[in-house]
Amino acid sequence: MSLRGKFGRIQPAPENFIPDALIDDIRLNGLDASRRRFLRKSFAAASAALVSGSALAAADHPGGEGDPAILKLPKHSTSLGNPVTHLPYGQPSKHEANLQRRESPGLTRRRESSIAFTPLQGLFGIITPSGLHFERHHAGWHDIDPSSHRLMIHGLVSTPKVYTVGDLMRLPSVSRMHFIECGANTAMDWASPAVPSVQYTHGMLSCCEFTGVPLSLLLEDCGIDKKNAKFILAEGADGASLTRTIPIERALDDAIVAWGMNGEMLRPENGYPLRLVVPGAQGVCWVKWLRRLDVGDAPYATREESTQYTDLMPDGLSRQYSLIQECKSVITTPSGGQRLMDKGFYNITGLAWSGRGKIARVDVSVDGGKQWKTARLESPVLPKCLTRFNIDWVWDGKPAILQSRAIDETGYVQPKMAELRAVRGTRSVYHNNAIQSWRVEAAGEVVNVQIS
Ligand SMILES: Nc1nc2c(c(=O)[nH]1)N[C@H]1C(S)=C(S)[C@@H](COP(=O)(O)O)O[C@H]1N2
Ligand SMILES: [Mo]
Repeated sequence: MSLRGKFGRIQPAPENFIPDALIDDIRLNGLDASRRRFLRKSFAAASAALVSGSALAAADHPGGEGDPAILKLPKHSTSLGNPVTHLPYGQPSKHEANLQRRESPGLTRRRESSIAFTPLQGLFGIITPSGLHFERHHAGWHDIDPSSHRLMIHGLVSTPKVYTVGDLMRLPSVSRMHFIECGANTAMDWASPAVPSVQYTHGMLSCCEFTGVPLSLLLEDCGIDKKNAKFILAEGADGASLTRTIPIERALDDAIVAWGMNGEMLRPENGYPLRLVVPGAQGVCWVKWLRRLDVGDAPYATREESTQYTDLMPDGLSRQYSLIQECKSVITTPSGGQRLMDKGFYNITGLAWSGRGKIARVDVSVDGGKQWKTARLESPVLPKCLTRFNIDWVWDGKPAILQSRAIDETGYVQPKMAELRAVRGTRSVYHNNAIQSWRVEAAGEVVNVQIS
């Protein structure tokens, strides 16, 4: 590239004014006052137009010594790095080792039942990295050999069929982003705040891009009896033989028999090689290690819909077959267990979702629900998918109570805890979608609180 600029003569590159020995010296020992002086003289001798470098300007800041982290070249800037990583499959930075799925100390870890929560407080945007997707197993997980795995579709169909994974992957596929939330998410907080952080209050929630064949296409392929088919039983290939009834409208709408998650095959713990994706429905319907779909004309009343995942109502009767996860939101930063180091500007950020469609609006309050301001929804805003919201906040250093309230495209407004209790009573375990409150103490600590 020509250096013949507006000065009408060839301008040497600025570093040509600096002796190589000094460059090496600065690389090794950083930029102290005398080296800085020399540099200034060298640059001045050239042309003012060539003097750039905000680091120098910052170093000149009156009274400031300058930040050594920017003034002193670190070792990695003066030495060769590694060739391509030796890992065939990349890993996060060692400095991010704290970002982990975690098990709640209050819950057991057994082959019969185990849960690991997604660290929502540490994630950006809306996609959950595959290795941080929450886990919920009723009888443990297996790494199933895809070549011996099969999916059978039978019942009210003209041609019952058995598919290999290869058969399915030859069919036309779709890729869609959806959240999955366990019906037991936020269950521990029904009565009073029980767990300290958003990882444990809301971390049975993840959101990924799922790839697979629309279930409607498979049902057509088997010749579904449209007149009589009303429900489908989905069964998993784990020791739990986990089974759930799916209404036919859901099955024919947007359900997917998925093999892909975030651009690669499902992880074993999330159902490899096949899982049912039922957008908007509670997690238990998303049967992992899917092996059987029975098309029927009545609900099946399996264990997971008669003794589990039911809601004991105030009148003493149990609500069965709760399917859709209602509109809900949570502030992920600042959130329980975090600490604000100083008053001043903060970006309040969080997630909102609805099993009924898109998020229409999220309001945020910093005074425990007296006043609300509308947050920014970040794109994309997709149906039955997490939506990221952000709002500016200047903390005055006084105690504050942070809340978010989501509204979905049906007009449904996320309820306060008291509003939810008025309908649901106090004996529920599942399906708590109440507004979450985080109290910021004067010292900056953020704690899980409940206000009516
Ligand atoms: N076969 C099978 N499918 C299953 C389960 C299971 O234990 N076995 N757990 C269910 C429950 S209760 C939930 S919340 C989700 C959890 O999915 P994940 O482990 O991928 O997060 O899977 C559902 N599908
Ligand atoms: Mo679940």
